[in-house]
Amino acid sequence: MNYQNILFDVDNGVARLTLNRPDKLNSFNGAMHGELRAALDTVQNDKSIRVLVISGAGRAFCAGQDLADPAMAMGPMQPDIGNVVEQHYKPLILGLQNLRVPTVAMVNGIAAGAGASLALACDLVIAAKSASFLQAFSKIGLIPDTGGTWFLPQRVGMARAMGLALLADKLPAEKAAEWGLIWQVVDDGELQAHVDKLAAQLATMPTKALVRTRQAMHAAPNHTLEQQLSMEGGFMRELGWSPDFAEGSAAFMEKRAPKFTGN
Ligand code: T3D
Repeated sequence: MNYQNILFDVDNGVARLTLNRPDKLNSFNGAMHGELRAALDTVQNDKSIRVLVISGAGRAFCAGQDLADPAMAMGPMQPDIGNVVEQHYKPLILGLQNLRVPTVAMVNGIAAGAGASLALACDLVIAAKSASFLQAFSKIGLIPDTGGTWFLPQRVGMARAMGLALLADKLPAEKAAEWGLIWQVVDDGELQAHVDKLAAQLATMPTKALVRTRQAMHAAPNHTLEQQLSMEGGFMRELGWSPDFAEGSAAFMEKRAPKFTGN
């Protein structure tokens, strides 16, 4: 596909997806959503890919929905933005949650609105020290969508989630890490190298086990302990028959580094 709104490349098992509308702070428009779908399909189908890294071009990660996009434009007909959520944002987040590889958000600058939710939908969020997270929605009369109302209270607890969502104050990256919203903060100048190293590491790990871990973690809040133990048992049974488990356990016994294939 000839991408106009994102950059996408694959190298050594690492897929890099960069939101690429820097003059509009990488806000989402309809065309970008189409390209995101195509890129996620590629990641899902190309078995050489072992990890996906999402970032933004220029000074921002993503400013959420492009408020000038015709789908949002106020005219004689009120826009049905619920429809935009159903058509674009819901499949985007579910696509990430169901992806067959781990995902990393490299938050290089502000992540606002659905842009913040996009970052939070990734398995690991690494932010530059100068980055921030903004639940911009209440400023324009909307609610945190794109999974915001799901991710926020789970990560930071109800009190902080409510404060962030209702007041829409910018949360600096360091505080986001302190609160448990994201995994790590690194100096701006070190972000790219740090994430490259992390992605290279993830690309050599047992992919299926990482993804089953994500699924089990996300299922837990809706399960009883007994249901969760059963889910863990099912995943352990499946992984116990996997080539990567055979390799991992053999490598341990033979005191050598494992060579996982993602199978
Ligand atoms: O469609 C649906 O289904 C609804 C879904 C909604 C999901 C959502 O994401 S709703 C939330 C939408 N996002 C926002 O409300 C954030 C709007 N942006 C901002 O509040 C600020 O831009 C930032 C705090 C993110 C950054 O501020 P600052 O001062 O660093 O930059 P700026 O000057 O405001 O923005 C730079 C340019 O980007 C500017 O364009 P210009 O004037 O230079 O031509 C600005 O208009 C543009 N821009 C920034 N965000 C958006 C945007 N253009 C369109 N849509 C944006 N969201």
